[in-house]
Amino acid sequence: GPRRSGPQLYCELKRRTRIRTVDGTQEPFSSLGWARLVPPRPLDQIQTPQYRTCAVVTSAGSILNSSLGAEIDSHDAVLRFNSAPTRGFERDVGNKTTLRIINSQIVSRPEHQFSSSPLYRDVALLLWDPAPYSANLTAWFLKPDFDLFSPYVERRRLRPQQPFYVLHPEFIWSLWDLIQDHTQDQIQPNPPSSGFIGIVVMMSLCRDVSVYEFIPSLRRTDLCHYYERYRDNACTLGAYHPLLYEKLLLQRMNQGTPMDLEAKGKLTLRGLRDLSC
Ligand code: NCC
Repeated sequence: GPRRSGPQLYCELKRRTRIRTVDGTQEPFSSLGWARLVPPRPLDQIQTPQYRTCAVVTSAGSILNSSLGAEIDSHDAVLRFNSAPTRGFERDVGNKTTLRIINSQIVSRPEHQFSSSPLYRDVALLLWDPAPYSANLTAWFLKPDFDLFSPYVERRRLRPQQPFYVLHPEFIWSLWDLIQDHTQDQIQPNPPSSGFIGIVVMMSLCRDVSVYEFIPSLRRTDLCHYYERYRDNACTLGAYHPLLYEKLLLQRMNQGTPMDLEAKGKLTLRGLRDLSC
């Protein structure tokens, strides 16, 4: 696609993406009574007035030995991903968690112990699953990538007070369209990573967003996650997800300094709400 400048990209993002969750107004979810199952408050009103500063902490191995924990925790809200822990890593990643984005493997694969693990308690949860592009919701419901629907329903019944949302596939694919439209290459037809999805969600919920180790700092490493020994540079560059293109796009929107990027792996992004386009 055509190469746009930072300010144009912000306006594109604002115009083309609206956070959307499965709200029970569409089939098959309406017949299944989801309108009463989902949280009564829409995700974009989860915090009023909106969060001022937010941190997004990716799970990359390069955050090890960063000593970024205190800086991360100084934000009003902190977003983390999947099964990324804080315990034992506080110095580098902090210990505050306000929201967690989880993919459908987390709720369906037994090793994650979704129903009993404290990682998924006392935080707002945003769950997503890679539905096929423009598949209808019934086809997705019958054949999700990993079964997310029964664990979601069970959890809503057990913990109705916990803010817990399923991201709408159209929201996920609108992000893919946006990445493709601003990239010269043909990107793989797979959804964006949880990281990219989470950053856009936080740009909608917060006035300012600090993202840590999405673009790797000088600590860059092939260590996949800070909490595991597994090494694979596809974790950072992408294989299934169009991760490299997600990163190149957001780097063009960075409002922070090259210093912050190199030393902290920190991108500074503006929230979308107050943007005048
Ligand atoms: O690894 P994952 O992602 O949980 O990481 C969360 C987000 O952090 C960013 N990241 C991570 C590692 C790294 N070296 N560099 C990074 O930039 C990415 O933006 C990433 O999205 C996912 O996106 O949901 C993903 O989930 C894992 C896995 O399912 C979960 O961790 C649960 O075990 C996927 N791995 C596998 O399926 C094997 C991964 O592809 C994407």
